[in-house]
Amino acid sequence: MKITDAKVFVGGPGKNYVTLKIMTDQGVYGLGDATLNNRETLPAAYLQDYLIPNLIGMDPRRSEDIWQFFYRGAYFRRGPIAMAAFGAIDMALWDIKGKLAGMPVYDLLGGKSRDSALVYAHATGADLEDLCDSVAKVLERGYKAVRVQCGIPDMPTASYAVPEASGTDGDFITDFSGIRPKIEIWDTDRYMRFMPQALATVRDRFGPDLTLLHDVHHRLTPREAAAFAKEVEPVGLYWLEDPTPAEDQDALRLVRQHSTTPIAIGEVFNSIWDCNRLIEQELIDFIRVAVAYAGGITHVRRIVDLAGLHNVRTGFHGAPSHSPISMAAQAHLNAWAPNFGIQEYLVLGTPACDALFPSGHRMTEGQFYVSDAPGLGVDFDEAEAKRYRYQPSSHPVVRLEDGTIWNY
Ligand code: KDG
Ligand code: MG
Repeated sequence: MKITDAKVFVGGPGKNYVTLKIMTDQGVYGLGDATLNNRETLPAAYLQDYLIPNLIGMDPRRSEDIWQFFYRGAYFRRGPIAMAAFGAIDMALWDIKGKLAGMPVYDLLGGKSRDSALVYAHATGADLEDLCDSVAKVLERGYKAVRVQCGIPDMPTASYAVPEASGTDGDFITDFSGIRPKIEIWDTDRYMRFMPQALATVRDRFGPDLTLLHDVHHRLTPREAAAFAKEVEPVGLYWLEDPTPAEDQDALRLVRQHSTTPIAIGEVFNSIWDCNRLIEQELIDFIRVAVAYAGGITHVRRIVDLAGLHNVRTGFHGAPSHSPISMAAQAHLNAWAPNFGIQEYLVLGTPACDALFPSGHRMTEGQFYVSDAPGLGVDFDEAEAKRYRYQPSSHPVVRLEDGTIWNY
């Protein structure tokens, strides 16, 4: 069996999804997602210029060997661009494998460990009342778990993932449009004074059964993060996400020593080498890698297995930049992983997205039900894809009030 061709498409409704389609001499094709948010053309070029010419003629069933060939063969290992490109190939090969076997990918991984997977949505408000309205709307839609982000009084600009003005509904999505980044101004003291009370108010208002999460988005130093995690302990968060930028894997030790608030980290990691110490030293509770830019199913499965040895559960990244293809790949891992925790889920469900990526996956009452179709269980409509083209976009850049650059 041989790979005969592969094509890359960039575009989608409101997002630059990077979709890889691998064709074979047996008529079976596989789909992968190489979307690296706001840098989408780069994994697309890596695939087109370097990987696809090598892929043609390879046996698609040998997904492990193909993964190793590209990873070790690159010489300059890792990095989000390469790992997103390898990840898309890997997803597509698992899709082909499943279609050949007539089995959903979860069965190839070892079968289902659960019938459905708990997901969380986002609630966001320009102020606390606005946030509570947003939480209520998310709950009305059946979700049982919600990540809450809130505007900070007197903060010079809206901070991470919150609207400028109140009245925006619960589906607020950060505007990344344009090649020049928007500038956010950040003040840690205002955040530290306000956010613990805001979280406590949400807990009081919605009761103990709500699964509540919060994302600090890399803004604190280890000492500040330790103080924050300790202060919010009574709120009973399901997790506190990215309290510090985690390139410094030892930074989390201070947080751990001072607090029992569960910590989730890893959405910017792209390999097991970015999180092996965090996992082995049990400095985190949830690993947040994304199948899209952590090397696909083959590599993320290794991370999940390592995590399982150390009581670390999964909480895969599921921001709207992930296409339904990588969300499907994650859904199969979620169905199988013995150490599954929760899944961030925002992507499927818009008519335009469903038209581009038809699938039998479904979400109801805050639970994700993986499709039983062979392979990944999601398709790609090439005619529909012609409606979209690449639109430049950028993450905001954060400065302190004196102008110093900070972490987005
Ligand atoms: O590309 C950046 C986003 O994916 C990120 O800001 C979203 O932090 C995020 C989250 O937890 O979804
Ligand atoms: Mg996050």
